[in-house]
Amino acid sequence: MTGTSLHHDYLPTADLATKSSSWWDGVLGVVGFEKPPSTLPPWVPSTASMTPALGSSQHLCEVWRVTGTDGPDLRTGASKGARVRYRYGDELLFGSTIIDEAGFAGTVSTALLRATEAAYLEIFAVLADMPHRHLIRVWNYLPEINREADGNERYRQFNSARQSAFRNAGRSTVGTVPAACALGSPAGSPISIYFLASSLPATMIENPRQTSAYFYPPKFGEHSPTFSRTCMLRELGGTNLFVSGTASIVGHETMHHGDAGAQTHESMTNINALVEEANRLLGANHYSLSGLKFKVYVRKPTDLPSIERALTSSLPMTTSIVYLQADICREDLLVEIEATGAAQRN
Ligand code: 3EB
Repeated sequence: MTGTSLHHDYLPTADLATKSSSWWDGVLGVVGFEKPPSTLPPWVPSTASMTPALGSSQHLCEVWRVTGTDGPDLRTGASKGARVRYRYGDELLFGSTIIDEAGFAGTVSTALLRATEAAYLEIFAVLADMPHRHLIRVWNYLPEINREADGNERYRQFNSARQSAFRNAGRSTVGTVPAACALGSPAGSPISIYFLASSLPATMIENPRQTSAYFYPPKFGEHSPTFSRTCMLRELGGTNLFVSGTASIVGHETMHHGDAGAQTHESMTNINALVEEANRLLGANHYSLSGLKFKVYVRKPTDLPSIERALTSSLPMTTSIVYLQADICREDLLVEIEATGAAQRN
């Protein structure tokens, strides 16, 4: 165990104004949902998923913060192309980029391909200069993810560009790839990508109930998605389990078409399988569903009550859950859930 602890919190945005300067010293980055939170210290990277929050999640934002060895001594930087802003200590680096596709010339589809490649190229360039070469978690948001453009769904175009960026950077496209999510934001939004990287070795975990996404058959796109189901940083204190966006998929097929509640249950069964897999690898029950924080992406706001019911029935009342409206990367998926967790002390 290192001397650094990572804290991941969904906090009322209004509370940011009340935080002490020593608290801010440990903040790696802040993520707003519909838009970046305003009035942060200028050295703190601030971004947004560009996806509207639902219900009581509307006043929240996401904060990544470290305490311990890395806590008081963070540094800030920007990539050479200035697209990526980042903040880091010895063990962790948080970075974010917001890219407007309109700035990339070409046809409708090549603009998305080029923007995605440019974003990842710049992310990998940052990591190549830093001790944080392990990409552990990436959040990807692109406008109109399900729209067909030039005969190919935009999510599939994104997958092609992401996979080629990994390959061009000399990185593996299977196995050691980061945990991730990829969601759709409203038309006209910029592409938003943020990430965590680490100097500590990462353990990637696949779900025994699901085909690894990087081995999906070609019917889901010419180039498979480049992500692992879960990333565990065994040596990091605090939040150290990162469960990717998880949906109602068994094997590689979507389950429970049209039933948001049943899709929620299936997603939670998948998350539970990943938690059990983490515990099995550790040889100890360090993680549990009730110890996780959740971010739930809801395609249709009218499904929120049934999703909320299906989710909260099996979780403690105090569980931290954020609900966002976003398009999921398969047209038949109504909900996707990501989770983060800390190992329980025992
Ligand atoms: C799935 O399991 C659902 O393309 O980065 C989940 C997590 C999903 C990450 C990604 C996509 C991604 O295929 C979708």
